[in-house]
Amino acid sequence: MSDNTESTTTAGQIDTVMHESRLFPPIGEFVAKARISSLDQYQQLWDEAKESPVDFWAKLAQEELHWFRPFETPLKWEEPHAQWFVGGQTNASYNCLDAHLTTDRRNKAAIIWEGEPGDVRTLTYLQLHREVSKFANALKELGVGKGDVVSIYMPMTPELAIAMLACARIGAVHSVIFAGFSAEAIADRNNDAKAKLQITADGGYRRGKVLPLKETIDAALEKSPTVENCIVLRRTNNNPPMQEGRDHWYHNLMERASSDCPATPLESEDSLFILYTSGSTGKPKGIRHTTAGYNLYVKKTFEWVFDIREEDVYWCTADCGWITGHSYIVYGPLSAGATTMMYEGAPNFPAENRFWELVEKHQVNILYTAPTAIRAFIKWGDHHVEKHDLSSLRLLGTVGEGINPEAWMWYHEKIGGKRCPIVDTWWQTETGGIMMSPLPGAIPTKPGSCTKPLPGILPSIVDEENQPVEVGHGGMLCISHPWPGMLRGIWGDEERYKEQYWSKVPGSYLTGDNARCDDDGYYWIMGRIDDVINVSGHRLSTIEVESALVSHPAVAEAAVVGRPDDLKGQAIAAFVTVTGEASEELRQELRLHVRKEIGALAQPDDIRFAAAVPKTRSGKIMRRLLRDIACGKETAGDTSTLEDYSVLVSLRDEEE
Ligand code: 7RM
Repeated sequence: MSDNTESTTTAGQIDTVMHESRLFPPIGEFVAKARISSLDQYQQLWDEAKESPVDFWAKLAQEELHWFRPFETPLKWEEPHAQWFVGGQTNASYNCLDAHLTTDRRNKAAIIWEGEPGDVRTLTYLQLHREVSKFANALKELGVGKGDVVSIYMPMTPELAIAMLACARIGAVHSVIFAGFSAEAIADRNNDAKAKLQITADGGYRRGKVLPLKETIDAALEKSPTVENCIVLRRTNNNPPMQEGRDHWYHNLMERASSDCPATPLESEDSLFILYTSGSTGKPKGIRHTTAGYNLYVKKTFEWVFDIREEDVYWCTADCGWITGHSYIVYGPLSAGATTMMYEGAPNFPAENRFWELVEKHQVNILYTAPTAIRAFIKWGDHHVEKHDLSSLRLLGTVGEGINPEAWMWYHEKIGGKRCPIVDTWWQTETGGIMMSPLPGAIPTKPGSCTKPLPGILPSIVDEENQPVEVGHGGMLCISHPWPGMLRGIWGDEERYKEQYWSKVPGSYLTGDNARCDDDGYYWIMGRIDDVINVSGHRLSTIEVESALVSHPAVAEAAVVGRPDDLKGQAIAAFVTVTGEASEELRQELRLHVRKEIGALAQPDDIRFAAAVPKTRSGKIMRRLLRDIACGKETAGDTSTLEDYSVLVSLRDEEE
């Protein structure tokens, strides 16, 4: 049982009830070859960066990016506005492509792609450069130029990456919208961004079916008056209607486009892209990232965290519609000259072993995926994994949510064969790239912890009075010095940018997450600030209760929220997906299990069995909606990011 149940809580601090003491030191083979190969070396680098973050990043920027014109001022910081590498000119498409053409990487695979039906294409750096250059010319032909916003709604095909890089090449600003969003959601985003051109496909494959993307776009464009032209990639041959004058086939434009398109020199702070993310209150916000700082940040963090080697096949299973796809499928890996793999379809098509088949077939060395996927694999059963030879893997990563220690152990044992380090990477759309993560050759890992900040990143944890919390206690996670990958604003909403990220804690970026730091300086993310549950004055984090539930063998997934309670202030409501049969006995057993694992205080008051928990389309549990259900309220706010609305309906109907 936890001793924290008896401790008195200081204002705004969050109690921890988790006892995770397993420690996994870096693995020998890793240490031998790693760029950063000891805790000391990491610490030295981190200390050096802390001493002078601006000099640290300035030196890296000079070394790592191509400069058409060198920068003069490494950082102009007028809170809350940062400008990095001012006066310099570079181009992200150049750094991802042209920079490699004069090296041995010229004919190296840049992208290995597999479609859901099993079709495979490989594009070398030279070939990718050619495709991007041609498509950039096609965009120009349709009147797209520097500063214009291009909306991209495409399946996970190489052309999605080509479209992004082509925009970057000519200084157009891309806004990628995940190819599962509705016409309404696309129109909202197109109008907010004043998109000038749309790129889409006739369709995409998902679970054996054709997603009629062009149909959705036709409906969206009826309500997107700023969009003048629409480019359509032929992928599924489902012959959508083409609107004369507005719609253009990708292949027709490419046929006549010249492959000569030098990258436009862009100012460091020219916008590279906007990416919409759902705010917890509803209206999606367009997170704006710029050219040089973002490019440097994703390149370096990719190299540090994944310790990439020239011969590696690296696979990030995210969709390019999310920041993870932008930073760690496209811009990070390609700037670093890596081979990045893309897969179009679902993890369970044609069967639940698809990922492992892909790993074996393409001899994937580094796999980066989400805890929600890992929990699904566990639920689907080990036999899907055991059929395959996964010995090519040498490093595993996770992103998107905290990983429950039991899921971490499964990933470590079943996928990593106990020989692969796991990098649990904490970051946000707003941060541009990874902020905290183990460096696999240097930092011993603890299941459930994202371990330590990367060099140049200075986190702090404060309570509601902005006072630093004691070691071991949870509070609001802030970043106290600007970093090159940080967001530069919310598109068209300066007030919201200031208010949301910079108003609460003076001088610091407010992440919106809670965290605690343990005696070894390891960080444990405790979930969103809004998700904290206050039971009798003890503030608890959802992930800890969820992890206790998931550690029971009958539980596949758990989502925990607070609901009002007359006596305790809040009571704990848990939504649980089980692997077998749900029963009253199991409910009792789970209550006792949590009590035994983390203490009486954290024992759920309600346990509801659910077929699935509602998630965002990128796989995060939507606790906001569950809160409403737990209190019996109507759901309010934006649900456009919700994966499966029927999950909500069935949860509502679910009776205890
Ligand atoms: C990359 C991404 C950001 C939010 C973030 C956290 C949560 C992400 C982790 C995590 C615990 C992690 N961008 N989150 N990674 N929580 N451990 N390793 O996911 O903008 O879509 O979401 O996701 O709450 O604030 S995001």
